[in-house]
Amino acid sequence: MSQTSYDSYRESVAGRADVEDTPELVAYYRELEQLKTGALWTVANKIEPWEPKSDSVPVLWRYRDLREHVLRSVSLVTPEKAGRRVIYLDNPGRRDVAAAVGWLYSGLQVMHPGEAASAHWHSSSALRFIMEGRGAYTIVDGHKMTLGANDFVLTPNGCWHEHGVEADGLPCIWQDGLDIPLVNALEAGFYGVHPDMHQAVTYPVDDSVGLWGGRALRPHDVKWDKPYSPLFKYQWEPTYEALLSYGKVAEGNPFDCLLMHYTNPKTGGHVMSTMGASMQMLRPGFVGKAHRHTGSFLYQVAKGSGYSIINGQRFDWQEHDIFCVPSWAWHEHVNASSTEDACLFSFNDLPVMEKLSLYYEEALAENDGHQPVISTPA
Ligand code: GTQ
Repeated sequence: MSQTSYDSYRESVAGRADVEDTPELVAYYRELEQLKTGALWTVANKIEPWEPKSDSVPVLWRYRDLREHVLRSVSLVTPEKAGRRVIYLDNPGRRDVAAAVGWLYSGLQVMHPGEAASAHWHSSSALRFIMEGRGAYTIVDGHKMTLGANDFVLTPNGCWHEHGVEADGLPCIWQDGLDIPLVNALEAGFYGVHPDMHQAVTYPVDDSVGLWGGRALRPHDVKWDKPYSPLFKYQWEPTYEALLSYGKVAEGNPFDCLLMHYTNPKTGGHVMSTMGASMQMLRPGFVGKAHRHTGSFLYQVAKGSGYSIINGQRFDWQEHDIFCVPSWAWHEHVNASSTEDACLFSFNDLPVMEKLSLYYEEALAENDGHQPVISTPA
């Protein structure tokens, strides 16, 4: 069926619930309610939408607005008291589940030199993208990692983890990304506190990078059968180099330009079971076309500046800004500079969408593939 005839078919509401209330029916519905039941035709159109309708709204969180507030929390609470000193991103459409978009949580965590947050584990998976500072580290199941700007780090579900900043470092801020809302929706949230508050570091520092960070090479003698990547840290420099190398031999695509996925070096698949992550480079002057797909996405600007149009709203972004693209929202990205590349880090729930066969995608056919801009938020 063509898009036009499909639209008119929809408008005719053929085959959809269309029952008008009568006093008799309303009385009947009340009786059903007493029995903890309901008539499907009263909710069918809502619970079976024609297409995904996200409750999340597109949001841009500007770092220049947030940074000062994040730093202020340092003088107000300690990591010991707060557990994790984090300002979370609260999507106005998802306040009930504390999600930044869809079923994904995100927050900005801040630590000062000499501070340490105690070890815990949970059944949610976590990731971090380092924004600023020096001397940050995280320990995951005894593997200690040093963290630099634009490094991407994993804390897969079930692993003990803790964070800190070395005494001779600088105040550090990073973005946390977790699947907390998803795990809660699935009613599978567990949480445990380490009996000793901190773990022993039982491997050489940054060993996962030494073992598994060799690009297309993998170590002969090391076994790995966990359902997540054995490489816990993806450093910025090799990531940026990979994008540059990719751009030398390929055009990229009309929506995302040069898009690369962080992968599990053992399988080539997503880094964790529930969340995937990517880095993309928009070439100088790149003007992307609009598409939409299922899956929720949180972007962080790793480099450069530009704008994205999301469901007709234009969001101008610069380095460290974070924005979300809800499931099935039209979106297109533009690099505002004609001389500098722009890089966008993003994480998503694609592993879930793909495993459940729920990934759908389409390009905007009209208007040469660009959305009319309806508004630009202040
Ligand atoms: O660092 O383990 O932003 O458990 C929220 C929940 C960070 C963490 C968050 C968490 C963490």
